[in-house]
Amino acid sequence: MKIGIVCYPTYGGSGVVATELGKALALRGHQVHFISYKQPARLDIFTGNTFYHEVYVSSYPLFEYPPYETALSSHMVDVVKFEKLDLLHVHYAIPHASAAILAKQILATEGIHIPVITTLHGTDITLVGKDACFGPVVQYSINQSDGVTTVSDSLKAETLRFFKITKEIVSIPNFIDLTRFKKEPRAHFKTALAPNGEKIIIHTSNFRKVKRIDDVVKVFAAIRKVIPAKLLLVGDGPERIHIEKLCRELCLNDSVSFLGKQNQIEEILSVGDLFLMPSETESFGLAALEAMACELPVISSNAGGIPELNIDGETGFLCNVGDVEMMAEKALYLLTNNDILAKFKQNALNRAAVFNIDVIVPQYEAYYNQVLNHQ
Ligand code: GMT
Repeated sequence: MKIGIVCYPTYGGSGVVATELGKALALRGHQVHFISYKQPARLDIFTGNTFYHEVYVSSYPLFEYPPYETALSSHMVDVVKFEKLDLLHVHYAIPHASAAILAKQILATEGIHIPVITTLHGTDITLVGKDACFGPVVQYSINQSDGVTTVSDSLKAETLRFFKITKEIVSIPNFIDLTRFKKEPRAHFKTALAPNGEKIIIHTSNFRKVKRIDDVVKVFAAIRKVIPAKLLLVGDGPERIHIEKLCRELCLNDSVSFLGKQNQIEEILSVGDLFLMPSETESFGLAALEAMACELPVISSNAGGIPELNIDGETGFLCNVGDVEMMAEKALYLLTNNDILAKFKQNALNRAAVFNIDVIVPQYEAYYNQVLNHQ
Protein backbone atom coordinates (compact mmCIF):
# COMPACT_ATOMS: atom_id res chain seq x y z
CA MET A 1 0.00 0.00 0.00
CA LYS A 2 1.07 3.62 -0.53
CA ILE A 3 0.05 5.49 2.61
CA GLY A 4 0.19 9.21 3.38
CA ILE A 5 0.56 9.96 7.10
CA VAL A 6 -0.23 13.50 8.23
CA CYS A 7 0.84 14.40 11.76
CA TYR A 8 2.37 16.92 14.13
CA PRO A 9 6.14 16.56 14.11
CA THR A 10 6.63 17.29 17.79
CA TYR A 11 7.59 15.14 20.76
CA GLY A 12 4.78 13.44 22.59
CA GLY A 13 1.41 11.99 21.88
CA SER A 14 -0.11 11.90 18.47
CA GLY A 15 3.07 12.71 16.54
CA VAL A 16 4.93 9.84 18.19
CA VAL A 17 2.14 7.34 17.50
CA ALA A 18 1.83 8.48 13.88
CA THR A 19 5.57 8.31 13.25
CA GLU A 20 6.07 4.96 14.95
CA LEU A 21 3.09 3.56 13.03
CA GLY A 22 4.52 4.83 9.73
CA LYS A 23 7.95 3.37 10.49
CA ALA A 24 6.42 -0.01 11.40
CA LEU A 25 4.28 -0.01 8.23
CA ALA A 26 7.36 0.77 6.13
CA LEU A 27 9.21 -2.15 7.72
CA ARG A 28 6.22 -4.32 6.80
CA GLY A 29 6.68 -3.41 3.14
CA HIS A 30 4.31 -0.46 2.68
CA GLN A 31 5.43 2.82 1.15
CA VAL A 32 4.88 5.58 3.70
CA HIS A 33 4.81 9.32 2.93
CA PHE A 34 4.92 11.59 6.00
CA ILE A 35 3.42 15.04 5.48
CA SER A 36 4.11 17.69 8.13
CA TYR A 37 5.57 21.18 8.66
CA LYS A 38 8.80 19.77 10.14
CA GLN A 39 10.54 16.41 10.08
CA PRO A 40 8.81 14.31 12.78
CA ALA A 41 11.08 13.97 15.84
CA ARG A 42 10.80 10.18 15.84
CA LEU A 43 11.47 9.84 12.08
CA ASP A 44 14.99 8.70 12.82
CA ILE A 45 15.39 5.79 10.43
CA PHE A 46 16.02 5.59 6.75
CA THR A 47 14.33 2.87 4.78
CA GLY A 48 13.73 2.81 1.07
CA ASN A 49 10.03 2.94 1.96
CA THR A 50 9.79 6.15 4.01
CA PHE A 51 9.47 9.61 2.51
CA TYR A 52 9.03 13.02 4.08
CA HIS A 53 7.16 15.90 2.44
CA GLU A 54 7.49 19.27 4.14
CA VAL A 55 4.62 21.73 4.03
CA TYR A 56 5.67 25.35 3.39
CA VAL A 57 3.39 28.28 4.04
CA SER A 58 4.23 31.36 1.95
CA SER A 59 4.23 34.59 3.90
CA TYR A 60 2.31 37.67 2.83
CA PRO A 61 1.78 40.92 4.76
CA LEU A 62 -1.98 40.29 4.85
CA PHE A 63 -1.59 36.99 6.72
CA GLU A 64 -1.67 37.72 10.42
CA TYR A 65 -2.27 33.99 10.85
CA PRO A 66 -0.36 31.95 8.24
CA PRO A 67 -2.97 29.74 6.48
CA TYR A 68 -1.32 26.39 7.32
CA GLU A 69 -4.45 24.37 6.68
CA THR A 70 -4.72 25.66 3.11
CA ALA A 71 -1.06 24.92 2.44
CA LEU A 72 -1.47 21.46 3.98
CA SER A 73 -4.49 20.63 1.77
CA SER A 74 -2.63 21.78 -1.32
CA HIS A 75 0.37 19.70 -0.35
CA MET A 76 -1.79 16.63 0.25
CA VAL A 77 -3.33 17.07 -3.22
CA ASP A 78 0.15 17.21 -4.69
CA VAL A 79 1.52 14.16 -2.83
CA VAL A 80 -1.58 12.01 -3.43
CA LYS A 81 -1.47 12.83 -7.16
CA PHE A 82 2.21 12.45 -7.84
CA GLU A 83 3.02 9.62 -5.44
CA LYS A 84 -0.21 7.82 -6.38
CA LEU A 85 -1.20 7.21 -2.76
CA ASP A 86 -3.86 4.63 -1.86
CA LEU A 87 -5.00 6.36 1.31
CA LEU A 88 -4.41 9.27 3.66
CA HIS A 89 -4.20 8.59 7.39
CA VAL A 90 -4.38 11.82 9.40
CA HIS A 91 -3.53 11.99 13.11
CA TYR A 92 -5.20 14.59 15.37
CA ALA A 93 -8.37 16.10 13.98
CA ILE A 94 -7.37 19.75 14.08
CA PRO A 95 -6.57 20.83 11.41
CA HIS A 96 -5.45 17.60 9.75
CA ALA A 97 -8.87 16.01 9.24
CA SER A 98 -10.54 19.04 7.68
CA ALA A 99 -7.47 19.71 5.51
CA ALA A 100 -7.62 16.10 4.28
CA ILE A 101 -11.35 16.33 3.51
CA LEU A 102 -10.72 19.46 1.44
CA ALA A 103 -7.86 17.69 -0.40
CA LYS A 104 -10.16 14.72 -1.04
CA GLN A 105 -12.83 16.99 -2.50
CA ILE A 106 -10.32 18.79 -4.73
CA LEU A 107 -8.92 15.47 -5.99
CA ALA A 108 -12.45 14.22 -6.71
CA THR A 109 -12.88 17.06 -9.23
CA GLU A 110 -9.98 15.51 -11.13
CA GLY A 111 -11.44 12.01 -10.94
CA ILE A 112 -9.02 10.87 -8.22
CA HIS A 113 -10.53 9.07 -5.24
CA ILE A 114 -8.53 9.07 -2.02
CA PRO A 115 -9.94 7.49 1.16
CA VAL A 116 -9.24 9.45 4.35
CA ILE A 117 -8.81 7.81 7.75
CA THR A 118 -8.82 10.09 10.79
CA THR A 119 -7.33 8.99 14.11
CA LEU A 120 -8.52 10.98 17.10
CA HIS A 121 -5.89 11.21 19.84
CA GLY A 122 -7.44 12.98 22.77
CA THR A 123 -7.28 16.72 23.26
CA ASP A 124 -8.50 17.15 19.67
CA ILE A 125 -11.82 15.98 21.16
CA THR A 126 -11.68 16.41 24.93
CA LEU A 127 -10.22 19.93 25.13
CA VAL A 128 -9.70 21.75 21.85
CA GLY A 129 -12.33 19.92 19.79
CA LYS A 130 -15.12 20.88 22.16
CA ASP A 131 -14.23 24.55 21.82
CA ALA A 132 -17.00 26.24 19.84
CA CYS A 133 -14.44 27.82 17.53
CA PHE A 134 -13.42 24.36 16.24
CA GLY A 135 -16.36 22.05 17.06
CA PRO A 136 -18.46 22.24 13.86
CA VAL A 137 -15.41 21.66 11.64
CA VAL A 138 -14.23 18.75 13.81
CA GLN A 139 -17.65 17.10 13.66
CA TYR A 140 -17.97 17.63 9.90
CA SER A 141 -14.52 16.26 9.12
CA ILE A 142 -15.03 13.18 11.32
CA ASN A 143 -18.30 12.44 9.52
CA GLN A 144 -16.75 13.01 6.09
CA SER A 145 -13.80 10.69 6.79
CA ASP A 146 -13.92 7.22 5.23
CA GLY A 147 -12.66 5.68 8.46
CA VAL A 148 -12.31 6.94 12.02
CA THR A 149 -10.29 5.47 14.87
CA THR A 150 -9.75 6.48 18.49
CA VAL A 151 -6.87 5.43 20.71
CA SER A 152 -9.17 4.12 23.47
CA ASP A 153 -12.75 3.08 24.13
CA SER A 154 -13.05 6.03 26.48
CA LEU A 155 -12.16 8.51 23.72
CA LYS A 156 -14.63 6.81 21.38
CA ALA A 157 -17.40 7.17 23.99
CA GLU A 158 -16.46 10.80 24.62
CA THR A 159 -16.52 11.56 20.87
CA LEU A 160 -19.95 9.95 20.47
CA ARG A 161 -21.21 11.73 23.58
CA PHE A 162 -20.13 15.18 22.51
CA PHE A 163 -20.58 15.20 18.72
CA LYS A 164 -23.32 14.00 16.37
CA ILE A 165 -21.34 11.24 14.71
CA THR A 166 -22.76 9.32 11.77
CA LYS A 167 -19.63 7.25 11.14
CA GLU A 168 -18.66 4.04 12.88
CA ILE A 169 -15.64 4.60 15.11
CA VAL A 170 -13.13 1.82 15.68
CA SER A 171 -10.96 1.86 18.79
CA ILE A 172 -7.33 0.80 18.21
CA PRO A 173 -5.11 1.34 21.26
CA ASN A 174 -1.67 2.89 21.24
CA PHE A 175 1.30 0.56 21.05
CA ILE A 176 4.89 0.13 22.19
CA ASP A 177 8.06 -1.26 20.67
CA LEU A 178 9.30 -3.58 23.41
CA THR A 179 12.63 -4.07 21.70
CA ARG A 180 13.34 -0.38 22.27
CA PHE A 181 11.43 0.28 25.49
CA LYS A 182 12.91 -2.18 27.94
CA LYS A 183 14.69 -1.90 31.24
CA GLU A 184 18.45 -1.81 30.70
CA PRO A 185 21.06 -1.92 33.48
CA ARG A 186 22.11 1.70 34.03
CA ALA A 187 23.91 1.43 37.38
CA HIS A 188 26.21 4.45 36.87
CA PHE A 189 23.35 6.69 35.90
CA LYS A 190 21.26 5.46 38.82
CA THR A 191 24.10 6.01 41.30
CA ALA A 192 24.69 9.50 39.95
CA LEU A 193 21.03 10.41 40.40
CA ALA A 194 20.40 8.61 43.67
CA PRO A 195 23.80 8.14 45.36
CA ASN A 196 22.28 6.91 48.61
CA GLY A 197 19.96 4.36 47.06
CA GLU A 198 16.96 6.71 47.09
CA LYS A 199 13.86 5.50 45.24
CA ILE A 200 13.46 7.22 41.85
CA ILE A 201 10.08 8.56 40.78
CA ILE A 202 9.52 9.73 37.21
CA HIS A 203 7.03 11.90 35.37
CA THR A 204 7.25 12.66 31.65
CA SER A 205 4.93 14.99 29.78
CA ASN A 206 4.59 18.11 27.69
CA PHE A 207 4.14 20.20 30.86
CA ARG A 208 0.65 21.40 30.04
CA LYS A 209 -1.96 22.20 32.69
CA VAL A 210 -3.93 19.06 31.82
CA LYS A 211 -1.04 16.95 33.20
CA ARG A 212 -1.48 18.39 36.74
CA ILE A 213 2.25 18.46 37.46
CA ASP A 214 1.51 20.35 40.71
CA ASP A 215 -0.01 17.06 41.89
CA VAL A 216 3.16 15.19 40.85
CA VAL A 217 5.22 17.54 43.02
CA LYS A 218 2.76 17.38 45.95
CA VAL A 219 2.67 13.56 45.86
CA PHE A 220 6.46 13.56 45.78
CA ALA A 221 6.66 15.98 48.72
CA ALA A 222 4.47 13.60 50.75
CA ILE A 223 6.69 10.63 49.77
CA ARG A 224 9.85 12.55 50.74
CA LYS A 225 8.48 13.15 54.21
CA VAL A 226 8.59 9.37 54.78
CA ILE A 227 11.43 7.95 52.66
CA PRO A 228 14.48 9.29 50.81
CA ALA A 229 13.50 9.72 47.15
CA LYS A 230 14.32 11.61 43.97
CA LEU A 231 11.93 12.98 41.35
CA LEU A 232 12.86 13.19 37.67
CA LEU A 233 10.68 15.53 35.61
CA VAL A 234 11.19 14.89 31.91
CA GLY A 235 9.81 17.14 29.17
CA ASP A 236 9.11 20.82 28.84
CA GLY A 237 6.20 23.15 28.26
CA PRO A 238 4.19 26.07 29.56
CA GLU A 239 3.91 24.84 33.17
CA ARG A 240 7.63 24.42 33.76
CA ILE A 241 8.32 27.84 35.32
CA HIS A 242 5.39 27.45 37.69
CA ILE A 243 6.52 23.96 38.69
CA GLU A 244 10.10 25.11 39.32
CA LYS A 245 8.69 27.80 41.61
CA LEU A 246 6.55 25.26 43.46
CA CYS A 247 9.58 23.02 44.01
CA ARG A 248 11.47 25.96 45.50
CA GLU A 249 8.56 26.87 47.78
CA LEU A 250 8.39 23.27 49.03
CA CYS A 251 12.21 23.19 49.49
CA LEU A 252 12.49 20.24 47.10
CA ASN A 253 15.24 21.63 44.86
CA ASP A 254 17.84 19.09 45.94
CA SER A 255 15.62 16.13 45.21
CA VAL A 256 13.89 17.20 41.98
CA SER A 257 15.69 17.22 38.61
CA PHE A 258 14.26 18.88 35.52
CA LEU A 259 15.72 16.93 32.60
CA GLY A 260 13.97 18.79 29.75
CA LYS A 261 13.01 17.13 26.45
CA GLN A 262 14.80 13.84 25.96
CA ASN A 263 15.09 11.59 22.92
CA GLN A 264 16.23 8.42 24.70
CA ILE A 265 13.46 8.38 27.25
CA GLU A 266 13.88 4.64 27.82
CA GLU A 267 17.36 5.26 29.28
CA ILE A 268 15.82 7.44 31.98
CA LEU A 269 12.85 5.15 32.61
CA SER A 270 15.33 2.29 33.12
CA VAL A 271 16.52 3.76 36.44
CA GLY A 272 13.06 4.48 37.85
CA ASP A 273 10.97 2.75 40.51
CA LEU A 274 7.60 4.42 40.00
CA PHE A 275 5.82 6.56 37.40
CA LEU A 276 3.28 9.30 38.19
CA MET A 277 0.47 10.37 35.83
CA PRO A 278 -2.16 12.40 37.71
CA SER A 279 -3.68 13.94 34.52
CA GLU A 280 -6.99 15.79 34.49
CA THR A 281 -7.86 13.95 31.29
CA GLU A 282 -5.88 11.45 29.24
CA SER A 283 -7.29 9.58 26.27
CA PHE A 284 -4.76 6.76 26.56
CA GLY A 285 -1.54 7.70 28.38
CA LEU A 286 1.26 6.66 26.03
CA ALA A 287 3.87 7.98 28.48
CA ALA A 288 2.57 5.52 31.10
CA LEU A 289 2.79 2.66 28.58
CA GLU A 290 6.43 3.57 27.85
CA ALA A 291 7.11 3.54 31.60
CA MET A 292 5.36 0.19 32.10
CA ALA A 293 7.42 -1.35 29.30
CA CYS A 294 10.50 -0.31 31.34
CA GLU A 295 8.99 -2.05 34.37
CA LEU A 296 7.63 0.95 36.23
CA PRO A 297 4.34 0.61 38.11
CA VAL A 298 2.08 3.63 37.60
CA ILE A 299 0.20 5.75 40.11
CA SER A 300 -2.31 7.60 37.98
CA SER A 301 -5.63 9.34 37.97
CA ASN A 302 -8.61 7.31 36.78
CA ALA A 303 -9.35 9.82 34.00
CA GLY A 304 -10.33 8.98 30.42
CA GLY A 305 -8.66 5.91 28.93
CA ILE A 306 -6.02 5.41 31.64
CA PRO A 307 -7.97 2.54 33.31
CA GLU A 308 -7.80 0.66 29.97
CA LEU A 309 -4.02 0.59 30.44
CA ASN A 310 -3.19 0.80 34.15
CA ILE A 311 -4.90 -1.95 36.15
CA ASP A 312 -5.74 -0.87 39.69
CA GLY A 313 -3.98 -3.01 42.30
CA GLU A 314 -2.00 -4.91 39.67
CA THR A 315 0.17 -2.63 37.51
CA GLY A 316 -0.21 0.37 39.81
CA PHE A 317 -3.08 2.27 41.34
CA LEU A 318 -5.88 4.49 40.01
CA CYS A 319 -7.01 7.46 42.12
CA ASN A 320 -9.54 10.23 41.62
CA VAL A 321 -8.21 13.31 39.83
CA GLY A 322 -6.65 15.62 42.42
CA ASP A 323 -6.60 13.05 45.24
CA VAL A 324 -2.99 13.74 46.10
CA GLU A 325 -3.28 12.12 49.52
CA MET A 326 -4.44 8.78 48.10
CA MET A 327 -1.77 8.89 45.37
CA ALA A 328 0.94 9.45 48.00
CA GLU A 329 -0.46 6.66 50.19
CA LYS A 330 -0.47 4.18 47.27
CA ALA A 331 3.00 5.30 46.17
CA LEU A 332 4.39 4.76 49.66
CA TYR A 333 2.70 1.36 49.89
CA LEU A 334 4.71 0.27 46.84
CA LEU A 335 7.94 2.07 47.63
CA THR A 336 8.19 0.68 51.16
CA ASN A 337 7.40 -2.97 50.25
CA ASN A 338 10.18 -4.24 48.02
CA ASP A 339 8.56 -7.61 47.30
CA ILE A 340 5.26 -6.03 46.31
CA LEU A 341 7.08 -3.38 44.26
CA ALA A 342 8.94 -6.14 42.38
CA LYS A 343 5.64 -7.91 41.67
CA PHE A 344 4.02 -4.72 40.37
CA LYS A 345 7.07 -4.05 38.17
CA GLN A 346 6.68 -7.48 36.58
CA ASN A 347 2.91 -6.94 36.18
CA ALA A 348 3.55 -3.57 34.49
CA LEU A 349 5.84 -5.24 31.94
CA ASN A 350 3.33 -8.04 31.31
CA ARG A 351 0.57 -5.51 30.77
CA ALA A 352 2.73 -3.47 28.35
CA ALA A 353 3.19 -6.62 26.25
CA VAL A 354 -0.56 -6.56 25.47
CA PHE A 355 0.13 -3.34 23.53
CA ASN A 356 3.14 -4.69 21.66
CA ILE A 357 3.64 -3.00 18.29
CA ASP A 358 3.51 -6.41 16.56
CA VAL A 359 0.00 -6.92 17.91
CA ILE A 360 -1.45 -3.47 17.24
CA VAL A 361 0.03 -2.44 13.86
CA PRO A 362 -1.70 -5.38 12.05
CA GLN A 363 -4.99 -3.99 13.43
CA TYR A 364 -4.32 -0.75 11.53
CA GLU A 365 -3.41 -2.71 8.40
CA ALA A 366 -6.61 -4.73 8.64
CA TYR A 367 -8.58 -1.52 9.12
CA TYR A 368 -6.93 0.09 6.07
CA ASN A 369 -7.95 -2.96 3.99
CA GLN A 370 -11.49 -2.81 5.37
CA VAL A 371 -11.82 0.88 4.44
CA LEU A 372 -10.31 0.32 0.96
CA ASN A 373 -12.63 -2.61 0.31
CA HIS A 374 -15.66 -0.48 1.09
CA GLN A 375 -14.84 2.19 -1.49
O1 GMT B 1 -0.42 14.30 25.88
C1 GMT B 1 -0.72 15.27 25.21
O2 GMT B 1 -1.32 16.24 25.64
C2 GMT B 1 -0.36 15.25 23.75
C3 GMT B 1 -1.44 14.60 22.98
C4 GMT B 1 -1.16 14.62 21.51
O3 GMT B 1 -2.06 14.38 20.78
O4 GMT B 1 -0.05 14.91 21.05
O5 GMT B 1 -1.57 13.27 23.51
C5 GMT B 1 -2.78 12.60 23.32
O6 GMT B 1 -2.50 11.55 22.41
C6 GMT B 1 -1.65 10.51 22.91
C7 GMT B 1 -1.38 9.54 21.78
O7 GMT B 1 -2.53 8.95 21.29
C8 GMT B 1 -2.32 9.85 24.12
O8 GMT B 1 -1.51 8.82 24.61
C9 GMT B 1 -2.52 10.91 25.19
O9 GMT B 1 -3.23 10.32 26.27
C10 GMT B 1 -3.34 12.07 24.65
N1 GMT B 1 -3.34 13.16 25.64
C11 GMT B 1 -4.48 13.53 26.27
O10 GMT B 1 -5.56 13.00 26.09
C12 GMT B 1 -4.31 14.63 27.25
